[in-house]
Amino acid sequence: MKRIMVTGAVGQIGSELTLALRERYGGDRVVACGRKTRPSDALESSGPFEWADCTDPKRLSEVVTEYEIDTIYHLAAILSAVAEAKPQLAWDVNINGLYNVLEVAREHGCAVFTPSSIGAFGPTTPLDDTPQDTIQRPNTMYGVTKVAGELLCDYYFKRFGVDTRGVRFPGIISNVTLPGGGTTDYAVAIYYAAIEQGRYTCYLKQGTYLDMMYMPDAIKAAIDIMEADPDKLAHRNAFNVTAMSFAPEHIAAEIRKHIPDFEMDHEIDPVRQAIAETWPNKMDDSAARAEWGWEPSYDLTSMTEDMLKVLRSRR
Ligand code: AKB
Repeated sequence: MKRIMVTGAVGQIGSELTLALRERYGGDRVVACGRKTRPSDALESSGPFEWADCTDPKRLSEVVTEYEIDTIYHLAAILSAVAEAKPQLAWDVNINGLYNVLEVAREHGCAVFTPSSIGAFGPTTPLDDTPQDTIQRPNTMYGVTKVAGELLCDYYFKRFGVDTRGVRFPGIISNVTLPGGGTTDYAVAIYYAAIEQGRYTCYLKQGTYLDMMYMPDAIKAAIDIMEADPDKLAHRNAFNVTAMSFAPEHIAAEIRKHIPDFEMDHEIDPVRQAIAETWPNKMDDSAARAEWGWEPSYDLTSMTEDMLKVLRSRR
């Protein structure tokens, strides 16, 4: 039975993944770690919570020792748009933080899940049906840290036998905790705006296709890969995983099926538009499907139905 530590547990993915892990493995076996933001009541009442910053290796080691951790879900990271505004911070958190986690894992014999991202690709990557193994020359700090992170995880597996595993997440859409500072955040904000204002101003241009995924599928991916039979994993780290690919006008059209008067206009953010244009239109995730049975449950239609139902029920 696993004993798990989750870094970045108060963030967009962490806040929901931690609860799912607690449901699966038991509340007291999953330690949520945060750096600054107070945990929600649900997070605080369902299991242990510790303040631990991934840039502080001593603190990570203390938590791993105290709770006899054998698996680390390392979710603490700076997202793409913030990384472009604060590249030094992005390097520190995304690279030094990951290095600290891998070192603690090596010393204590832990397995490690680390999400990479569609941001690990760049302008010279084939943008359609982006293969699992392909050119990765990103031109953003986020991308640089994600590619380096993928390589570092591979290295720790090959050199030290640390059981590292991971996926390249697309934009994740959720209705619990808002994402902070990503390029794909519009696909979350648009649902809140549709419910609250009936209109949305999108910072990406029409025709900007990106891979996306609804949170329940992201949680499934993170759990399934860590439970996969290691003998079947030819790739281990950085599996392409996707559930849908769309451009802003497609999500707007889907919302209009439920809110016919919904309006969207565009005010382009040059930084996020430039980032999005270097990311895949649609990834090929056949390696994940073949090696550990990846299969998403939600598409744009079913996700939109669920997002609007959940957000409306909270009004
Ligand atoms: C971002 O937009 O930065 C993230 C990601 C796709 O990695 N959501």
